[in-house]
Amino acid sequence: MSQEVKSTCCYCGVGCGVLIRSEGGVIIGVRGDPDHPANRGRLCTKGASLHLTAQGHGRLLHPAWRPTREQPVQRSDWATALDLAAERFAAIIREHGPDAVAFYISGQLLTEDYYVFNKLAKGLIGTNNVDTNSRLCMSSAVAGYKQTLGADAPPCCYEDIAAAGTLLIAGANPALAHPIVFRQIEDARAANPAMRIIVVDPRRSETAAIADLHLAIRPGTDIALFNAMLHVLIAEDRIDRDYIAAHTDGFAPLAELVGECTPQWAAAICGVAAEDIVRAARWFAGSGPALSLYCQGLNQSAHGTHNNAAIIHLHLATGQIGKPGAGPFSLTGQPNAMGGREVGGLANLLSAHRDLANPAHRAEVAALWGIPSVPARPGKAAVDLFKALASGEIKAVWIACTNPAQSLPNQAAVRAGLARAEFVVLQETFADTDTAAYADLLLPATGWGEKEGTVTNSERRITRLRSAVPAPGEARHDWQIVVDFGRRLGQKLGNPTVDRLFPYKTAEAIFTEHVATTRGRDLDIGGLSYALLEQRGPQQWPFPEGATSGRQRLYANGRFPTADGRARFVAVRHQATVEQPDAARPLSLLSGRLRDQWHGMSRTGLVPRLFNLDDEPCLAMNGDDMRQRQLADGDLVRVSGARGDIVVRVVADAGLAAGRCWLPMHWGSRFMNSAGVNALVGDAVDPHSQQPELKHVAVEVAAAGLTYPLAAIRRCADVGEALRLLDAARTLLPGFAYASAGLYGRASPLVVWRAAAAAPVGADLLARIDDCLGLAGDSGAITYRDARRGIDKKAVVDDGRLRGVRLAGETAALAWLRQALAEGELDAALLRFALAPLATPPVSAPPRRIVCKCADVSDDQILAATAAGADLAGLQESLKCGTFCGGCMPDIKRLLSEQVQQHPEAA
Ligand SMILES: Nc1nc2c(c(=O)[nH]1)N[C@H]1C(S)=C(S)[C@@H](COP(=O)(O)OP(=O)(O)OC[C@H]3O[C@@H](n4cnc5c(=O)[nH]c(N)nc54)[C@H](O)[C@@H]3O)O[C@H]1N2
Ligand SMILES: Nc1nc2c(c(=O)[nH]1)N[C@H]1C(S)=C(S)[C@@H](COP(=O)(O)OP(=O)(O)OC[C@H]3O[C@@H](n4cnc5c(=O)[nH]c(N)nc54)[C@H](O)[C@@H]3O)O[C@H]1N2
Ligand code: SF4
Ligand SMILES: [Mo]
Repeated sequence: MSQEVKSTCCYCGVGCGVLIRSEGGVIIGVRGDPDHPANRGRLCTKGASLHLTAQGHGRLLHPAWRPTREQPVQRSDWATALDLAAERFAAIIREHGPDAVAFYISGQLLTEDYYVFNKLAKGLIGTNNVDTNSRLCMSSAVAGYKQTLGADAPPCCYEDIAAAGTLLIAGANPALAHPIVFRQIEDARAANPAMRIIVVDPRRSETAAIADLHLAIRPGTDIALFNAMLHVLIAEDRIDRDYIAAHTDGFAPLAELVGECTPQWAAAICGVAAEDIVRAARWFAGSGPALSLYCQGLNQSAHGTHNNAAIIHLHLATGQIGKPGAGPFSLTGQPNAMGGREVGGLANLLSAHRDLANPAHRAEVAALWGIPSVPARPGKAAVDLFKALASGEIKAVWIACTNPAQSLPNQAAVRAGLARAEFVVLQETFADTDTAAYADLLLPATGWGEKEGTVTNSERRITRLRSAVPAPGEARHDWQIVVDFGRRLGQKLGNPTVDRLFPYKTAEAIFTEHVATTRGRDLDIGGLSYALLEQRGPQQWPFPEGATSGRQRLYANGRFPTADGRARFVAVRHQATVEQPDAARPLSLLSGRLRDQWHGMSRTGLVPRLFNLDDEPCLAMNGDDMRQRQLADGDLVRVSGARGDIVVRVVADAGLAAGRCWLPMHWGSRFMNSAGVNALVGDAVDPHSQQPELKHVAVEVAAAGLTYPLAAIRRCADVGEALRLLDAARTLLPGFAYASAGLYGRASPLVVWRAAAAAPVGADLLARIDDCLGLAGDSGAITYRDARRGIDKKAVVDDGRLRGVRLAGETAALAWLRQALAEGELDAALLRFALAPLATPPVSAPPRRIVCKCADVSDDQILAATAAGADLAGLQESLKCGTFCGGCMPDIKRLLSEQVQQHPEAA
């Protein structure tokens, strides 16, 4: 008997509700929760394929340790592993003090997990060295909200999207990064064609496609733009002077400062037309409620806090806040970055939005925890934390639910820090992320579908997650690991109160304690409990005791959580990016997300279909910049910056102006032969938020000169086989100047491996490639060799079906062969043709057009299904086409009507 439980999607901060279907302790399916207010049953491609990431592949199933870094991991058990960890931490703390240890955790942990980590560091050990990957993500948003509105609280809700007259989307690409929010934007636009959408992004992103006005500003120039918009609002008297007088402070100095920020001035800095800046300002103030949506394009900057303040100013100056359809809405990246902020899980924060710098707040937290004091000295934020590992100031680090050996900037320095650290603990769901290579101790955590607890999404809504299946192997819940470790460490440190500090037997007990810390605070959830969340569903905060519902919108009464109740304007000025393009490195490199991958791919990298849009890390670049460098689409290029270089494939992108290029952040050392984009990005940080400037680095791009391409594609019987072979293909990544490995999938899952060398490679290496991918031997093989040109191609056929191909020296037919293999159709005559010297795809290659990009469904499939009698609902049910973004519905309907015209009897 299968059963369904309520949970959430564990990817982005939209926080969609899901129903997880399981049978016999195995997750067999997922669907959107029709009752969840965030998504009302919808899911994007990542959410809809979650069950495929939870089939046990690649999991870390028992504690393991490494006697030395050079040795492979050895199996351990919980008692031994946690005693070892407690021993090492206690010894370091005794000898060097509490600040010699640190915790680096994650916005993907649940609130309960986060709470106990924070208490462990600040309450038991006495160090504020607990920071998280939210430092790379939301900390400028936190600092921006606090500087202006007084507290870290997005004042808006998703319903505001439908009510907005103008949407200002700045430095965010919700079409890919918050897809269900983007569906709401599309719905709002459809319902209100008069709605104005402004997109501020140096790139013509997928989101910019929906814009009425796209301001393709020069990277890092958002403050100049927003200040100039404010200049126009003031000059044209479009501000709300009454609101400013009644509810804000600091307007006069800012108004004076922006007096100089004319549209012409900003146009020169931003590289956009002055009239467009004027138009944006007029739309912002003159089309009904104005809602801003923003994310990493503003946050990941060395002036990210002021980017945030500058956009918030537009709302304060026009009174566009605290009412339906209006307000500055920071989109949260990770599923529970909000929850982490609520429990104070950053090196400068304390529980329930309290500040470490505030002695009264410290005393309150100490009293709540029943301890004499919490440490006053701020802990180290992420970038500094890893620098302190490299310098030896911090000696032991406990990493949970994040992969710093990929996601932090300046990877060479980060990896040096991890290598230098005396003791590295990694608490992970998966066995071999890039960080695992540096861990002395690996602790298996439960993951999506297994955990229980709460998360808070972008609109301050708390959802309770229930576990659908038991923990795999010996994995434990994150909070359980922390509590068990805390008790052991407390004993080793001779702390008599440790059992009082960590009394929890359930996640609910932790939640109840967290609730108590929030009473009287801006985020008061004194009225919430697991039982209430169970009965009444997800709730927004604040939700104080006695309340009957959470608050949809904040600041409706114009009172702000500052000392005097007034919001603040901050005198923010334009600043350039830390690295300026120059003659040696003339290009601005941006980085960000693709629709179907999540960060370091530990989960999405298990699903073949999620590689179908992009199965290789590609640099997107302006066509003229490519021509100047004599680069053609698909060439391998060396991208070099001040800290090193990486080799990737280049593709022309008309959405990038000259001087700009873009790389996805997803590929690290597990899927390619370098650390990826963060080998290039520098670690300069914002002075207020300590958030690094991940979005910008100056680079040069040149042909890599790798004239000898190699590739192998292997069709697999099932995903299990594909993942085994992918691991084998990974062993072939080092040693090449370029190499990548990934999956692909339609009817059959494939492993796709690519590489390139400067000169022909030897037969022994080709044999090793064939071996790794299960293409060894000559039986059933068709080969083509041209020794003079160094070309060596091979196809292996089993029972008349192509198993795979390995190409060396020339790979022109690769994309065509990949499609044919994925669909399992291949005519032997066509194959010979593909292996032959010309190697251009035969003209008779099956014409196949992907109609639904979300569900990856082709016209062939739709026609076959309709020929078999399917109607629109039937197609949506069986193929899932047209059920995600809906963009393909006109095409599907056209195919259906064509079918009906051709075969009226089938209608
Ligand atoms: N598919 C997918 N979705 C995700 C994630 C994922 O890994 N995959 N991760 C989640 C997380 S943790 C986060 S934080 C969010 C991130 O969500 P977003 O911030 O929306 O996504 P990014 O692609 O990082 O960057 C957004 C845009 O910022 C632009 N940009 C770069 N520099 C500048 C600048 O100087 N000014 C302006 N105005 N724009 C600039 C980029 O061109 C890019 O289009 O996505 C979440 N959703
Ligand atoms: N250049 C550049 N760099 C960036 C960015 C960028 O735009 N450009 N974006 C930055 C941003 S916004 C972010 S948020 C970071 C993200 O960077 P990371 O935090 O490094 O990203 P993930 O790959 O999501 O890492 C989460 C890890 O936790 C594991 N995990 C999953 N569930 C659980 C669980 O329940 N318990 C435990 N213990 N482990 C679990 C996963 O397997 C995964 O390895 O990257 C940042 N880095
Ligand atoms: S929009 Fe975000 S939360 Fe919703 S299904 Fe997609 S990734 Fe998951
Ligand atoms: Mo993020």
